[in-house]
Amino acid sequence: MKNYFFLFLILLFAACGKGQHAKNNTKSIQIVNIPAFSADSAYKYIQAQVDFGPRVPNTAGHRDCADYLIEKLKSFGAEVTEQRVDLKAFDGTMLKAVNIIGTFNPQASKRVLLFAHWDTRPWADNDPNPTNWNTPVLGANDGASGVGILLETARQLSIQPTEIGIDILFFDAEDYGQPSEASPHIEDTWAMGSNYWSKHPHKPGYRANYGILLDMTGAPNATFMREAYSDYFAPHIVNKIWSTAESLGLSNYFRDERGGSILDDHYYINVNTGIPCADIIQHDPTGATGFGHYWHTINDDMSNIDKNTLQAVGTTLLHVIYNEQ
Ligand code: AHN
Ligand code: ZN
Repeated sequence: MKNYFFLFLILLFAACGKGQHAKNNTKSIQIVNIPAFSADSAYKYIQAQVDFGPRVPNTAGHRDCADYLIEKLKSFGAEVTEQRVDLKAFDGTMLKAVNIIGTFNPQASKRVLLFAHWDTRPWADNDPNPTNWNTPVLGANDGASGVGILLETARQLSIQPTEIGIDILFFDAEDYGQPSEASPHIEDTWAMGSNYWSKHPHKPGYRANYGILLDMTGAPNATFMREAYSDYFAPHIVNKIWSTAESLGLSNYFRDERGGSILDDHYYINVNTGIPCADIIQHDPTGATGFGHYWHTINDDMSNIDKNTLQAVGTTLLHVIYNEQ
């Protein structure tokens, strides 16, 4: 009996030792090559969107920009799904919305979802000059910056594919929300494209391990705090992103501080799908709104786009996704 017990112990140690060894071995030989993010390229993709003018649903600029985004994702080898749906806005307008999905490595079961909204706000209702309150926003930062970084990410995926699957989602009708001072308040008027997708994913039963939202990720000297819904639903993803940025010396952009809670595209995905999602969104404590001074004004143009910020966000994002095995 005693002998068997010792034999058992020896076998147990041998098994553990072997497992450890194999694990260490795999770790040490996995040298991850992370491609270099090009801020110049991302900047061009932002400029290209802005050149269509405002991308307000039901307008020519919106239609032409959708065609451009679809074409771009296809050119990078993504499997592209156009999710077209009529969504009723708070003011009764039927929006011809299109969520654009670019799938890389469709058969992989481990997946990361990267997303941004591509539409722009129909009204610059935060402009200091009331005569501009009905002018549509150009949305260089509020919309195009996140999409531009994700298009550059897609280009990198076409050159150096990841082992995991990546889904790039461009959501529509994020920015058609009811003005905050309007009454009575109507629920769920923002982020309508992502809200719809979270209940009707482009593939039935769609799953991703986690998601990252980019919103207003191009302004000069932008600071990104730990947004509160992200910290509630996806603290491990916030940690992953912020610690990656820290290891790259980018803590001047990614501040390890608690931010406010922002009703953004990630909210509905967190709530309705259970996929943990984090929002990288500019927080500007010096502005009255908490966002940049340009936010929902006629000044959200290319002057608010800084290649250093694009580089910081893009590099961090590539490190996060290429480090996944
Ligand atoms: C609200 O203002 C309710 N949410 C901010 C989400 C947003 C608007 N992101 C860009 N534009
Ligand atoms: Zn907006």
